[in-house]
Amino acid sequence: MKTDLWVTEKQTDDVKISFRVKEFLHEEKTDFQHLAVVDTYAYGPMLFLDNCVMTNIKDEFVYHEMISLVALNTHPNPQNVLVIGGGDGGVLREISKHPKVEKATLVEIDGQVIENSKKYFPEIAEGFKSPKVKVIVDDGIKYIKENKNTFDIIIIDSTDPIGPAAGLFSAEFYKNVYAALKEDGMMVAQTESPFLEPEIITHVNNTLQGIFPLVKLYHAYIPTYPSGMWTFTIGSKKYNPEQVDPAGIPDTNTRYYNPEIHLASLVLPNFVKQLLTSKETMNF
Ligand code: SPD
Repeated sequence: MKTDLWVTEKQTDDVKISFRVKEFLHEEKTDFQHLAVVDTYAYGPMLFLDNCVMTNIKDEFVYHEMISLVALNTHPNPQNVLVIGGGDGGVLREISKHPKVEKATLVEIDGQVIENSKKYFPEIAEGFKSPKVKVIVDDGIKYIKENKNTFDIIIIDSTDPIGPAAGLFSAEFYKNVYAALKEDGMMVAQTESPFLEPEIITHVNNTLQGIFPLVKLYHAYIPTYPSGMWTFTIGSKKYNPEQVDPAGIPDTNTRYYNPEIHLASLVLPNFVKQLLTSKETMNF
């Protein structure tokens, strides 16, 4: 018989999403955040950080493919990739499959995210096994300041802009990301929901517009994230993700991403386009 226990993410003051619990697998307070692993009937094992859904076995492929492959397949030679955050290993899995990637460095502030992901989410943490991968448990904000003109691509797979991730949405951080990229480098960050956090999208867009010559927003559909519609923002020194040759995109055995989705994800609904014309920024 199914339990009637539910785990709930409060997405805003007015919106919550609940999942029926099969089993509570793990809970701890790490040095940085509250971490929980809960097996659910609808989505299988789910990772929660500070009570927000980070990933789950059923829909994780959408987020991990989309945050990784739009930039990787735009840059003609993405040999050296840095991931900030991403301690579950899903982004590493996607980038280590890419034939042009030679080196992938992951800098995650919370080692417990890595350890619990290896234990409870082996399908997602698969990327940690690749010989291309180097893992550093440290503060990404500090690491980025210490590395200049080094990376082809930087992927910011952060939690929501509260707690340890707030600094990953600041102008100072993005300026350091720009400096850590090579002269034709690109960055991509997860930038939340246009329905529930439109101000974050506007803030990141306006901040990156002041730093990078080219800024592009794209979107994907992730059922377990607030509102389901999720965005990513690219800051690029040279290459435009709208100008890829679909025939040149390698097949990396994806389940969501393909050359048509690459281009379609950059086509924005009008209400999202309007977020990019507002002049507001926020303080992080
Ligand atoms: N509200 C959810 C935002 C989570 C973004 N990062 C998820 C990490 C998955 N690798």
